[in-house]
Amino acid sequence: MMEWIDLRSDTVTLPPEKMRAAMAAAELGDDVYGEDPTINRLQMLAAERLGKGAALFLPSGTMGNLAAVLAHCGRGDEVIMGDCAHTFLYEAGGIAALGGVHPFIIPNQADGTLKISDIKRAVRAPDAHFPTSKLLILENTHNRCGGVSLTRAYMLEAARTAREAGLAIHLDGARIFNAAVDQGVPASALVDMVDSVTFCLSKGLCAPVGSVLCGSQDFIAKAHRIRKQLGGGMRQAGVLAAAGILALEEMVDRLIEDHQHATALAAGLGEVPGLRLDKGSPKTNMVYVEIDAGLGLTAQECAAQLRKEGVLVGITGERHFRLVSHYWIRDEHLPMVVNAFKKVLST
Ligand code: TLP
Repeated sequence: MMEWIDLRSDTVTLPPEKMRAAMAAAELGDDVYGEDPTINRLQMLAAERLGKGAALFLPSGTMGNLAAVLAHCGRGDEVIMGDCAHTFLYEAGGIAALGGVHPFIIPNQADGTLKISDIKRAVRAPDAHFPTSKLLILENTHNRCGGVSLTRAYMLEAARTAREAGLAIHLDGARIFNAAVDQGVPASALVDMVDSVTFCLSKGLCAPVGSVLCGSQDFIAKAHRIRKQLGGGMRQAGVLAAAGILALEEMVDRLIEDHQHATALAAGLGEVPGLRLDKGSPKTNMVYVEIDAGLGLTAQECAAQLRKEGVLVGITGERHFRLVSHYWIRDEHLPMVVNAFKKVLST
């Protein structure tokens, strides 16, 4: 069987052996009764790591963001977020479909930020014609903006702006630990200014399933009920939480290796004729590249050829790819990926 070099996402990571062992040994109970000791331990650990009052384990980042928006907003309320936000692009419109929540979209800057002046302009005046502005969503690291991490200084400024306008702030921190490791700061220093934050265990941290929503105790009590409404109340899910605990305790610091691999991969890919790094790439564990229009090759065709070489990449546009490094990408894979691109683009 071919061993794939799978760079489509860090979501493809399988749990390492020691994680499987922790899962097998997990102490379990019924979490809908609040009786799963492993889930309770994960939630306490997550709240502590992010410096929040409480935390809630959920099946996915999408459900975490949705539960957060539903806890902050009612029907007809409005959420301000970027045009490249995951919640806007890739969450199936859940906030509108299930919550009647209206998105107000402003442009993301190349560095993943939203202009402070754009946030201010997006806030609605109190007028019966308008939706009610309730929430600002930020994303860190910012996936579609290249995996860039937003600084504490920016987060503070954006949060202050939102708060002055009476808005709450939710952070889609699916990869907040990548941002923290990138900047050499604790994750709590990137989230103390927001009201709620979702982070994912099943991306670079290698857990097979799960995300955690953190916030104040009152907020999490509300989100807990919403999780039940969404069908996300799980039973002996401590088997998953055990993976999450190991992820938080042992997989965070090593994320720096993924960032180093992305940098090395980008250096190699930047030398491949016909291939260009997207502006600003690489950042944290992501490399975004574009193939020259002159080659007359679509990303679909190119990805199909790369697959024959054992390399899987994510297609993000007509001629664009995203490559994401993660636990299972090793040093020796990097030249193999560069060579596969060279071969495919030269034929
Ligand atoms: N992102 C996935 C795809 O959905 C694009 C990926 O491969 O990167 N927030 C951010 C910033 C994300 O990148 C993702 C997943 C989520 C939320 C949703 O997490 P899940 O997949 O657990 O629902």
